[in-house]
Amino acid sequence: MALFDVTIDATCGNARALTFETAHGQVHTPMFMPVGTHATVKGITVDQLHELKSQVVLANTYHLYMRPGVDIVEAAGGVQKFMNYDGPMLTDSGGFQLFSLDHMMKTDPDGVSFQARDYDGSKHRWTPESNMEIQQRIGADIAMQLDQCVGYPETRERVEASTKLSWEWAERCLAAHTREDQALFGIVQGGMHLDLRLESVRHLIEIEERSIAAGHKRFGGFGIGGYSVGEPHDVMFETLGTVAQACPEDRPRYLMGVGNPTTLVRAVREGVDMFDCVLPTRTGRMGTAFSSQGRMNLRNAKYKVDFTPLDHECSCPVCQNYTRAYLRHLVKQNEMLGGILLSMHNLHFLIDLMARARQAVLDGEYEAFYQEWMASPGANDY
Ligand code: PRF
Ligand code: ZN
Repeated sequence: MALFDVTIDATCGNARALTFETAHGQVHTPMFMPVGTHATVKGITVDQLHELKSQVVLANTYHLYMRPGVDIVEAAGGVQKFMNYDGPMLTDSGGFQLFSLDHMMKTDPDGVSFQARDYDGSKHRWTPESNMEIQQRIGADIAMQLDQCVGYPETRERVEASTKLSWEWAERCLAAHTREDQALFGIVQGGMHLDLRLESVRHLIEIEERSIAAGHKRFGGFGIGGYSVGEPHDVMFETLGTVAQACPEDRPRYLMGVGNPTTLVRAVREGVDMFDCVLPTRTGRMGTAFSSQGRMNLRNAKYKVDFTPLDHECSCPVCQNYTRAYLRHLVKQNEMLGGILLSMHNLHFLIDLMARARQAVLDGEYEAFYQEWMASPGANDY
């Protein structure tokens, strides 16, 4: 397979199982990507990531740009070499972080100016072109276009403006992106408005057609941004399926920043292939575990003398080796191993859920897998 070639291994209803090729190995979907914002999945070593069968690790352009800085990541030989990880990686463009971290930020048609208040207060300016240069120097296998994501609720006017700006920036990103061993994903925006979402997809496809006609690159895949920004849970599913299915069939579709187990199972059924979220590691550090029985708060006194595994149905290293009582003790004592072990279990939970979803698609049984998940105790636990 040539780099970034996509094989559709199977479909089942709208659910898909894809394989695509990166310079750091093949990727099989559906899949969940652990978040390693600062070039580290918090508390988890690279060996452990492999043990958890993690495929793609996500890092963030904004954070690496601020610290340690692009020069250092580039001098290390790229983000993979820097963090001693030899598997596929993806960088988010960082636009989303600027919008969500309350930066002193001003967007104009040409780019975005911001003050890094969560670092040293220094002032910066990004354009789609400079953001592409940064992501190409960081050197992950997949880069994301610079986009603008608005919150919820938001006026239609503002959603419209950000959607248009995002496709304009998509065109400039694609024109500026030249690195052959890196794929660039466009990002669909449009808030909760189906017409804006479909317009966004249509523009991305036209942009790509113009790029190909000019002898330039195509998009390696399609990010679906702008969901999970505060809207009620079911609102996303009013449009998600139509949006995902409007994206080209032969490219991966990546629902950005979504990591709730039930949402993943539902989104795969609508045609989504890739996910990332801080949820498994962040909630793990806070003492919460996903499980086949729903979420568990390990601070709860009921686990005090419970010498059984965290989740009886889980095959992860944590559930093979440690008891609920011990994990509760670690969490209560604020021992860092507690957060590490719960992060490992939670990552395994989502990675394995998506591996089972893939198998169900390959077996032509996704609907049964979906129904079984929705009827399980873990499903009602958003
Ligand atoms: N755009 C980018 N990254 C993102 C999002 C987005 O809309 C989201 C929205 N859930 C998460 N991460 N670039
Ligand atoms: Zn486990």
